[in-house]
Amino acid sequence: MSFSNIDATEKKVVTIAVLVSAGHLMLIAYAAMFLNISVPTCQPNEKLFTEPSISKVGPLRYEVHYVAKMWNFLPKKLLLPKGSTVDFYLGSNDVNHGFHINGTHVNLMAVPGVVNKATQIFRENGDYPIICHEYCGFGHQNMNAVISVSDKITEAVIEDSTQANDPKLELSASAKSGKELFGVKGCVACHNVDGAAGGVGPTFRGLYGRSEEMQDGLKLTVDDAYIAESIKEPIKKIVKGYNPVMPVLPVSEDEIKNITEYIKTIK
Ligand code: HEC
Ligand SMILES: [Cu+2]
Repeated sequence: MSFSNIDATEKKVVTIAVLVSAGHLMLIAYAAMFLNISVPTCQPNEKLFTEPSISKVGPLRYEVHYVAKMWNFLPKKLLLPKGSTVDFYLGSNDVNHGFHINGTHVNLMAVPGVVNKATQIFRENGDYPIICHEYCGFGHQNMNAVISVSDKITEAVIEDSTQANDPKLELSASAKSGKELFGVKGCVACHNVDGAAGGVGPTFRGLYGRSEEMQDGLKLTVDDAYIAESIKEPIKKIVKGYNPVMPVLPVSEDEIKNITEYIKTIK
């Protein structure tokens, strides 16, 4: 059987179907090659990761692993040479988060147990903020990161501002992690470290070893056990002059230890 002995009407239908399909494929190719629109793909088989990382896979081409977690994106700051093409791999360490890179088409969901991917070319200099557009809990509004693109940058690099705030201070690994948790877990929303008055919660400056009075008149000295209790059961002892508004946050024993180590360094 050859194409010539098919019924004329059927031939017409087959020809139209082929042309329409070819048209669609050409539109997709056009969008991908000339309009710079990439179709985000879901790749549940991609190897899961919990730490941010970057690798160079070609000239001006990078793979960056982003981690979304309560309440932060890591890497917090990414520097890119102008003209870079980046494959974004996105995972979540806890709940669903949104991942939108302002000024681009990249708009993904960070879903625990799944790696999502999108590709973007950065043709213009500038700062591209990343925001979470999926309400993910108490510190949702603190979730942000930024990609800085410049023709002055020659090689992509992760510049993580959560760890580079205070270069003068040499922190132990544990205190360093505690410092990151202070931001990531949202403590920063109510506690400050510079001693300023008027915060929702007491300042962490000079907290360790401080003598305090509770609402019920109890006097105590802040130590490891009290800090751990304050985090695990905020309602149990209320510091005099403050409201009982501190939520119970998902903080593990190890994380509490690290936060305590960090608090000890804020004198
Ligand atoms: C919604 C605001 C809020 C958040 C978020 C918050 N706290 Fe608090 N925190 C408070 C308030 C208010 C108090 C004082 C009242 C009390 O004792 O519960 C307090 C008290 C404390 C105390 C005792 C302070 C003192 O002077 O005795 C510690 C320690 C503490 N918080 C640690 C944390 C840590 C660690 C986090 C992050 C994991 C955190 N808090 C997140 C509001 C908050
Ligand atoms: Cu979020």
